[in-house]
Amino acid sequence: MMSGGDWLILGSGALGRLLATRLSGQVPIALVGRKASTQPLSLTTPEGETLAHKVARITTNQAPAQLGVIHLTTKAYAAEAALDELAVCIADETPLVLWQNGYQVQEPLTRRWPGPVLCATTTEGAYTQGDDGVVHAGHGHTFIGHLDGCHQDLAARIASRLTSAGLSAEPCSNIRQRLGHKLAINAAINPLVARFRIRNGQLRDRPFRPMVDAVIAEVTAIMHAEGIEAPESGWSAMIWKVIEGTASNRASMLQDVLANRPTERDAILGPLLDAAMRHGLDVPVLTALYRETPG
Ligand code: KPL
Repeated sequence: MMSGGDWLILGSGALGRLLATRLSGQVPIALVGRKASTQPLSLTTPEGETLAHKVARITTNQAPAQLGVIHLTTKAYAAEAALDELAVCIADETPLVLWQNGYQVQEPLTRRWPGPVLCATTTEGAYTQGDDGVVHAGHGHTFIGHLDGCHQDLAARIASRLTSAGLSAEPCSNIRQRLGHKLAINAAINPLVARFRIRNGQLRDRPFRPMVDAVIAEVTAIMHAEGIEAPESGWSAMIWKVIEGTASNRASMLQDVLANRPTERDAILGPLLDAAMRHGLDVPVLTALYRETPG
């Protein structure tokens, strides 16, 4: 039975399962998915060990009213509907952590959810395996913070729990900047690899390399206009480093395309195109990429 301090993970994709399996035994948790299940979840670690974890797997209407934290781990396009369905069952002021890629839901949910809303951005690599498994493909790092820089204590408490569970995390007073960095990475990699059905590392080769550079040039101009501080190494070096580090990955958008699922095109390219329009920037490469990427 869950009690008031429990964590609810809403969304049973790769990230939801990763959080659920890593956190099980550390904090009372439940994973909300489309179907309830009594099957344990299996976690395959980056070190190659596979372990079964007994996790409460419930549906929205089984969620208890009093919760410590909700981790929203659905894809960006499904986030608001999933939360609205849950909202009728739970206390208004429950803290929320948003784990979505892009920058589509962070601002509106921060403004409309009655409780504190933190945003998380992570480089943990994970993919689902069957109905009950998750492969933690590579260790990463997670930043957590409020868009306005407040609720640092809450962010620190959650980050510390995640770190104890083997998911290295830290509170962040400028999460908008971190989200901007991840958005730039996803914009430069995901639509191109999804369109050409290639692994991330193939972007280093012709004819793709100049396409990535062209996206980076437009994204850099948008980030500058938005006042998002560049990473220490610069935009281009940061993005090429991620391409190098994830060379053998099939990016999430490619996995969505291959599985005939909707993609996060609108969450990733939409906010960049909106920002370009607001600042009167001409972005032909991003505009064409948006048109050519399945939604
Ligand atoms: O975040 C990713 C994704 O696949 O969505 C990258 C960093 C591109 C790794 O594949």
